[in-house]
Formats: sequence, structure tokens, C-alpha cells
Amino acid sequence: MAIENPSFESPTRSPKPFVLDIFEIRSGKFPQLHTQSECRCPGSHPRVHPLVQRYCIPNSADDTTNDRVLRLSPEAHPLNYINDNDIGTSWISSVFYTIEQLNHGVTITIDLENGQYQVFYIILQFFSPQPEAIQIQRKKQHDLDWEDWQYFSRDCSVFGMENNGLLEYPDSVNCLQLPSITPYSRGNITFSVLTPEPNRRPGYNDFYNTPSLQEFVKVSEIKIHLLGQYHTTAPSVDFRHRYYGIDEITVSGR
Ligand SMILES: [Ca+2]
Repeated sequence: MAIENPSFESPTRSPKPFVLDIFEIRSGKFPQLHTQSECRCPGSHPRVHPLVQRYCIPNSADDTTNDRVLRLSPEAHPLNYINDNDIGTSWISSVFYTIEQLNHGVTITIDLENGQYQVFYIILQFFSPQPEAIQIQRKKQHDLDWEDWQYFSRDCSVFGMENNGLLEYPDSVNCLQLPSITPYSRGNITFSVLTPEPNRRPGYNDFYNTPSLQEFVKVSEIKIHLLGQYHTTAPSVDFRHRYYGIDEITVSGR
């Protein structure tokens, strides 16, 4: 849609009273303004080009304007790259200036939308060095509280838990110990609910006769808390290396 600038005469030169000018502006056709939000256009060009969607144009510009910029910088790493089914695109967090900030970490919340699922796997594929600890929680339903689901840590005592603790019941939660050495990048961590390794989950091979396990896989929202990081917490490491990057989070369920 073309946008017209309402034209009106300057009150200093016009014999018309100033209120009439106001009236004309109010009664004119307002341009449809856009603000930068999810469209990922820069503030100077906040409107997605109506014909060529990879471009952004100024609010007041005509559809045929040549004043346009690319909608998404090829250098950008927005959060939706975390689950775009493309291992070649990565979300990258902001940089952590201090070790304390890094140890506090970030929380990623995934709303599965459209209700409740049975989730059996979560795979985290990292672009950056891996966090040293991960807490995964789930909500069975949107109106219920968060429940612990799985912990991972290089040293599970940070969560007050033992390394690779036994799973006493089908819905028990433990902390799996992460290796002391991990790749600097492109590592991955998998949470598999129904698995005999490294600790056998009671009922894993008899899912349909284990009601508590069926409850344990019900999910409507997932929260993944990343804490600390391998490789980057030595004082000699430049703080600009302290960020999280994730190529893809895969949630497998039905
Ligand atoms: Ca991706």
C-alpha cells in the first residue's frame, strides 16, 4: 500500500485557522506505521517490504522505493535459529563479561504449543563450548508448576546430587555426569527418557504398562537452564569467548 504524506499549509502562511490544519491531519488517511519487533528490520527501516520480503524499507516509503536494506543481517544469530531445523544456523547469546554471569547462565523456554505431547528425547547441539551444567524442567500443562526432569553436570554436587545416581522409580530424576573433556565446539548432549544407559530407568522397556512413566513424558513446556562453560572460565581467556551458541535444539515426541 502506498503511503501518502498528508499535505497541509503552514499555519504561518495560511489564512486558515490552525485548528483547521489539525482537523485535516486527523481526518486524513493515516499511514500504517510499523515498529521493529519480530520482523527483524532495523529501526531506520522498520517495515518489511510488501513485495520483496527479504528487504526492509522506511515507514513512509513507497513500495517501489530503492531505499531498502536486507531484512536480516547474514551475521545475525537470532533465537529462532535454535529450532529452525537447520544445523547450519546458530543462535548465539550475548557475551558474559564475568565468570559470575556465566555461572548464572541463561534459561531457554520452549513452548510446545497446541497442548500436551509425549516427549522422549531432547538433543542439544552446541556451536559454542558446552555449559558445565544443565537443568531441564518441564510443565505437564501450562497451568501447572515446573517439575525437574533431568540434570547434567561435570560435577553433580553443584546441584546437591550424586553423579549418575540410580533411578529408583520410573519417574525418578537424577544427574548425569558430563565428561571432563568436551570438544571446544559442535558438541552435543542428549536427554533420552527411555533409556537403559547409563542408569536403567524402571519401566523403560514396558512403557505401556508403566503409568507413572507415561505421566513422566507428558510435556507442554520445557525449560533448559545452561550454567557455566567448558574451556572459557580460565582467567587467561578473553571474556569475548564467553557466550553460548546452539545450532539446534531438537525435541522429539508425539
Ligand atoms: Ca539452527
